Amino acid sequence: MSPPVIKNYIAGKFLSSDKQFENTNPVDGSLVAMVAEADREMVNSAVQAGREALRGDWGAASAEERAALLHAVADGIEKRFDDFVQAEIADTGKPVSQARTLDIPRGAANLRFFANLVTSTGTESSEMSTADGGGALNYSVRKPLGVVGVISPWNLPMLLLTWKVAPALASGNAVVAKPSEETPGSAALLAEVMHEAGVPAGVFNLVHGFGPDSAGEFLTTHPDVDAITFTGESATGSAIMRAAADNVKALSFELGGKNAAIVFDDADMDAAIDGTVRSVFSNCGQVCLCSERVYVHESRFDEFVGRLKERAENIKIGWPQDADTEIGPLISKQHREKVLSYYQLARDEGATIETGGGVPEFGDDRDNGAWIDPTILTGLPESARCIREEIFGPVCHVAAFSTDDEAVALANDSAYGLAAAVWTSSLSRGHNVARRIEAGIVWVNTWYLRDLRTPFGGVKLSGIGREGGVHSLNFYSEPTNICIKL
Ligand code: NAD
Ligand code: 6OD
Repeated sequence: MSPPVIKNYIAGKFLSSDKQFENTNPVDGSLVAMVAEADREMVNSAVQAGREALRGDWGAASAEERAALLHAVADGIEKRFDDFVQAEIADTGKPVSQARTLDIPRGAANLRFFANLVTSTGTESSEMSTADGGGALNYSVRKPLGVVGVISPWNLPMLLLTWKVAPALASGNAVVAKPSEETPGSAALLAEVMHEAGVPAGVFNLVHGFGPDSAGEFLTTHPDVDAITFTGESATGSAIMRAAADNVKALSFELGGKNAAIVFDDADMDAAIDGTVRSVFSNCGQVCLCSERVYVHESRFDEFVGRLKERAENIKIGWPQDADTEIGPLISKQHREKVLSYYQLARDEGATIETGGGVPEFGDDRDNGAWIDPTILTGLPESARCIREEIFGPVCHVAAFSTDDEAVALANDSAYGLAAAVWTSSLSRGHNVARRIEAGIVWVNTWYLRDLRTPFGGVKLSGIGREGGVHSLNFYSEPTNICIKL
């Protein structure tokens, strides 16, 4: 039997193409589907379809009408919840418990959140007095940017795609989305749900493919795309910035991280260990917010490393469909080669491998997959590449510090600045340290706790701009100020 073909969705039509690539399951290397790659002409048609939609009814739709459609799409996701969960698992191998509680619910929640936000958020106004003794009233109205290119990665495919698509559509734009070549499945289902929900043709378009010389590049260099919103590696962000420069496109970038966790001597150690196990190993370490550098007060260092090691060795690595599986494989064998090269580099740089450092053996089909050991390193100098470069796997390095100032300096000694976690029982210490950390998001006594109204994004190599709540509306719409002389 030939494998299913995942199609592009352009101008309301599901389109295949002659050029196709394989979509494989990292659990056992099996073929999930063939994916129809969009060529330059197809990307062009998608952009044109978006432009047409903006000229038509979509361009005239009210915020309430757009919000109603987004709620209908969320309903559609919830109706096909299990299909989405299975598509996400087939592409990534992530545990069913995570797909059911995080990835897919957040997909629907993103749509509902921005539908509600756009119908409940006002705009600014400023009254002024004028030299003639009268006055004037300024107020702003929001207008969509136009055609927005959304480029997303493979680690949280549905969550991160909808995190951008929802505010873009809520704000009245047309979207051309390109999911990662590794994870086209849930995006293709989203296109089906958009179609079934009655989203007008051209408002949401989906193109599949890679980055350079493929759909990603065709989209970022397209002269009629008004903005690019991108989540992915920092190096890809630079390439997209260069590609988008000629047309001076608006850009929003959520990029890589090399996030620090700081555990103070007064921390609730049970909570700090639980939180660090989550922040290092969740999604097999493939969350941009994961802690890869853990700094622990010297008085608790040995205790912390011993307990973290014990927990890491007891993480349930298993089949994604098993309810008690905690972590699955990496996204691909290619990514595993990269992570394993860092495990080797850590040895070469003089690390002690406290646990892990290799590949688990199962004696079944999983030996053809992309599985890897949860790994804890100690003993590296701060100059080591393993401390400075994002690895994006289930691995952290743990080092000791002695003073609060030293902890802050260590956390900030990075080219990245996405997120940090601080563990302390003193709220004032937590606040003061968080305030000094160079990162877009700092969690105190928790990790990856999300309120969708809050600003989300990074500093330094970790990104440009903030999304979330009104910050998203500010990116996905242009305010026009209207000044009325009274
Ligand atoms: P990636 O940069 O390799 O790919 C991301 C997307 O960009 C994919 O769709 C890919 O096809 C596309 N792409 C690649 N090269 C391109 C080019 N030249 N032009 C246009 N598109 C191109 O990232 P990835 O490996 O899929 O994801 C992992 C990375 O994403 C990690 O660095 C991680 O930290 C980062 N990430 C950041 C956040 C955040 O919110 N800051 C969230 C998730 C992931
Ligand atoms: O939760 C979110 O909104 C978000 N953007 C998460 C990013 C996770 C990175 O892997």
